[in-house]
Amino acid sequence: MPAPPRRDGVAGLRLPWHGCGKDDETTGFEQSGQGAGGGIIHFPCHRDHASMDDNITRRGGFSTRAIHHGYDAYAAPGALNPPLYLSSTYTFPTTADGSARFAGEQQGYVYSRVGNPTTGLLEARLADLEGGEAAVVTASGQGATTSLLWTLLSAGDEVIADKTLYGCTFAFLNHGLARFGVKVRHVDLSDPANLSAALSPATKVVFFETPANPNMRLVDIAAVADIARRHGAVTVVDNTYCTPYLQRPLELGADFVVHSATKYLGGHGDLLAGAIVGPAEVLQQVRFHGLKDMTGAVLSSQDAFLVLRGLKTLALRMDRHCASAAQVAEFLAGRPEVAVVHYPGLAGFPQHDLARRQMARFGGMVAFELKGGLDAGVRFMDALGLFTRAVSLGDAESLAQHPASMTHATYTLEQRAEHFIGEGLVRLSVGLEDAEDLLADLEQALARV
Ligand code: 3LM
Repeated sequence: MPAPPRRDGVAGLRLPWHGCGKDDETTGFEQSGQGAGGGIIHFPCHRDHASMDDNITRRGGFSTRAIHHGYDAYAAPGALNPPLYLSSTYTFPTTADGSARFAGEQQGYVYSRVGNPTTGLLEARLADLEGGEAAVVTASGQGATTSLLWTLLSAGDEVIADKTLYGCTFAFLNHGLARFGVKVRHVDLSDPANLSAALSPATKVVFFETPANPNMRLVDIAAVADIARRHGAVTVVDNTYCTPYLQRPLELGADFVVHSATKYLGGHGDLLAGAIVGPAEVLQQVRFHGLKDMTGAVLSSQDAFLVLRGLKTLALRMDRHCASAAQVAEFLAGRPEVAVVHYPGLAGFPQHDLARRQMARFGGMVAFELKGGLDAGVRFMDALGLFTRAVSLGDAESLAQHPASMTHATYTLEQRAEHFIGEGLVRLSVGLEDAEDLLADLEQALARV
């Protein structure tokens, strides 16, 4: 891991909130600002916790950690589920204590824009699942990307991003950061050699999604991160499509992961949330600079609670999404009306070998083009019955949308062509319904194109 980029104004920040000791009788919880995540909750409890803590902190399997990491359900008052803290602000026993917390000299919470015990538990859990040192959660996936990049980049720096990105990420880079003196270059990172050729002394960040939204192009995380690191740039991977259950970019050498937790992590289409995972020191800068001062995209503790609930079933849900999406992809690939199916699990997918190397399974997203192009795609979408016409992804409900007119309408027609986003592309988020019902719906819709 290269030294994280440091900006004078950021690295020099005094952190008004940081980790604290154990079983604090005054505040009622323990908050760890170091290591994984931003807060581990322990209620004051007079019993001996040694053996219980050992149980909690040992690393179990993915689902065990998604359900238990960072929370001691036996600690008083013994609630099975973690408490939901609905408090915007926190008390200071004395003025001196308050001053000391602002100066970063005393442990304890100050204000929920920089830390809340419920969001802190979610941060600890996500950091653990992604294999990162720390996490910061945000009000949306967009809040995660913007809070991180506002922290890492300054005027004069360059970000190299893949050609295909979620529409609002593309808009943030090109209509946002670029207006403030950051140079944005789009490079086809599906061939890592293109990165070597494009890097310049100003390149500070390399950013990509894999699989990319919406066309499912893959990027070799290990190869790209290695090239970026040797150049002194950091790699940011948007892991929304996979979740850490299917792909862990940090273990492959990436420096940061961002998520739209609105999608599979939450899993039920009832919230917006985001997350950043990476080195603790830089994430402290993100918390106290990019998030606190620049975006203010703070996750509410109620939504953090719901994401924690969603995480408990993440592995189960992802297995089902993957199994059904594989069936959908095979079905579509065998239909005469379909020109091409983009799904990494298909043997004929151009980057199938890479998918097998870096993904545990192939995900719940499928994209395809009909031979009849855009008109046929519109007829197909309008004929769907069980698949619901809606943007977003990762919900229990199967969703269908048209990227060119919906999620990727932030690109111009010319930009979409240049960035491999077909006008006739249809994107499916394969949900948790019975696969045979989904196939029947696709079949009747195809009959009407
Ligand atoms: C969508 N995507 O339908 P939020 N990164 C990726 C994403 O897919 C998204 C974000 C970040 C969609 C949302 S489009 C109007 C609806 C790979 C979101 C941003 O801010 O939580 O929406 O995440 O593709």
